[in-house]
Amino acid sequence: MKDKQIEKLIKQEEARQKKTISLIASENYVSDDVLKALGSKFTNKYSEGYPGHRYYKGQTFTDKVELLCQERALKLFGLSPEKWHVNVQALSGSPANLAVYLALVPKGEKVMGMSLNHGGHLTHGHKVSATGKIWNAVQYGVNPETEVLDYEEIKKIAIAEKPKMIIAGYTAYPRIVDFKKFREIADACGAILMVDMSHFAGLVAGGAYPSPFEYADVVTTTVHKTLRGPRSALIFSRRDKTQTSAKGNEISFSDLIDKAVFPGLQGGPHMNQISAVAVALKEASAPAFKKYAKQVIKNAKVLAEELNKLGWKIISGGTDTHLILVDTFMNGAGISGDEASNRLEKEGIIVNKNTIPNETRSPMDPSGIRLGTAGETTRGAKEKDMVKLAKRINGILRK
Ligand code: DSN
Repeated sequence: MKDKQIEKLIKQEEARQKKTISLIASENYVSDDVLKALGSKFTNKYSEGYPGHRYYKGQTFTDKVELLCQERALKLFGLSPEKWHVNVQALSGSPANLAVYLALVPKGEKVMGMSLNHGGHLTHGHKVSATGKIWNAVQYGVNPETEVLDYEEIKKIAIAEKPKMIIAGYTAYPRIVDFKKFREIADACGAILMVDMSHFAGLVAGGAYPSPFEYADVVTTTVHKTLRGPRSALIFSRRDKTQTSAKGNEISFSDLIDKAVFPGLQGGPHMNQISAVAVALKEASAPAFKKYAKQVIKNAKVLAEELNKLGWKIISGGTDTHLILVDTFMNGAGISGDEASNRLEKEGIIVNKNTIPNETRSPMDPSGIRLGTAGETTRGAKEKDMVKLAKRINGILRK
């Protein structure tokens, strides 16, 4: 590279990644092929619009790459193109979620998502997010005793509040979500059901976690977590679902979402990113990825069990996924999540501080940490490595 300053920073970041253990549940390590596609000359091209309907000329190959990406996304999750549409242009998870709200829920109407403290994402209606400012957000949580979803309670809130859309699928919830129950809840109050599967999409693709597609109307996901692709997002929508326009026309959710992404929210799609997503989707359809997804969960279960044996309280008592929430403060060693994550970083283990159910502290200095095994499993870690890792973490935090 001619730019030595940036070259140096890239090399330093590469070295940092190489010498540290990342247990950030939303991170992973992409393949060289994904990196190559990301760095390709597709970045030079403006492609506002959709395949076959662009504003600028020169789209022979961008159209092909976007159509291939869509085809691979539907195939990976076993979806028929007659029943499902996928938009592959969302730049990342938050804009993808925002596009769905803009498409399907009139401004000021009610949406219902899990609160941040209990494991929901900011874009599930938190007051600091546009989703909590533009829409009237009702929040649900986990049961304070069991720390898992209480579907009866969620149903009661939904029937009382009658939201236009319910959001399931979370950022810091380690358990399996019963999507059938969420469908029943949405039907009981006439709501659209949106599932944000960003965290567990790779586990669904690998057949290691239940698929939400049988029950959801819309499914959003990022590509860069367990799915092990570049930073990007996908929005799947059922073609048969429609809304009536002001003029009395029936418009499909898919068309409304496409219009909300472009021109509603974004300009030109990042075609280099879309080509890299296509590469990652092909990788995730290979048999080796099924093994990977299963190993991610095996590793997380062992890490959670070993930490628990060493006296740490694991939220909800364990995990069914790639992620684990550890209470480091209330029932732990009396150290906040901020302190715990700082101590671990000094020893080369990278985690994030996280709020936990029944949180008494602030999100900047909460009571827990979140751990995930997607990245280390990509690097070949197995159960025995998790046993060692749990001992190391325990030693660092109890120093
Ligand atoms: N920030 C992501 C996470 O870490 O879970 C969610 O967007």
